[in-house]
Amino acid sequence: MSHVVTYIGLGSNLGDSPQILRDAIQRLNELGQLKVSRLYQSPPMGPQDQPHYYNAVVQLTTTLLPLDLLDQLQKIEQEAGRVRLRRWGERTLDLDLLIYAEQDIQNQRLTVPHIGLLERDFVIVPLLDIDPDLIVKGQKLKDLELVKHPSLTVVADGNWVEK
Ligand code: A4P
Ligand code: MG
Repeated sequence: MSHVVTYIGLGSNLGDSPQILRDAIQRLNELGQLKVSRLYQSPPMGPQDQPHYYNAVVQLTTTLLPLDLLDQLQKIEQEAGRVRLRRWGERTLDLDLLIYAEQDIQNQRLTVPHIGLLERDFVIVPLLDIDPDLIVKGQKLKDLELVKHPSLTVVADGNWVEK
């Protein structure tokens, strides 16, 4: 079994979001080796009549295959009592598989790298916490324009979660 480096985006804007993200990270910790970004708050992308989001990213080094990893992510979302009311709308927990090694994946259940990755500062800025030299789709993330004027704020540094 070979280990692969993956990145997972976490978002929540319903319920006790920081605690929901901490609990999710405890569960992700069972799937492999973790590195965790800082914790951020960001204004909603999509409908504006919803609360701000809490966002973070983890790097997970795992032996799980992509679809098995997706199954686990969806299980953790369900355990968090996930509610999702509308597209780009409020939810208790969203776990997105952002990156799976260097792989390009296109199938019925998965698009990896995640489709909106390069347009979302609430994904890119926490990714850069973990790997400042990360390249996605040939693009050095730290050189992206939206990194210079991010709309998100740091609410906790590296030590916000116990693994
Ligand atoms: N799927 C395909 N590719 C992937 C992937 N790479 N990772 C499929 C995870 N799932 C993937 O997921 C629907 C289906 O996508 C899954 O069944 C899986 O097979 P979903 O979580 O129900 O919906 P979604 O794709 O997350 O869609 P939605 O509602 O369009 O939301 P987004 O695009 O994830 O955005 N604003 C801020 N500031 N911060 C946020 O975190 N999040 C959203 C949600 C909106 N605005 C936000 C934030
Ligand atoms: Mg999702």
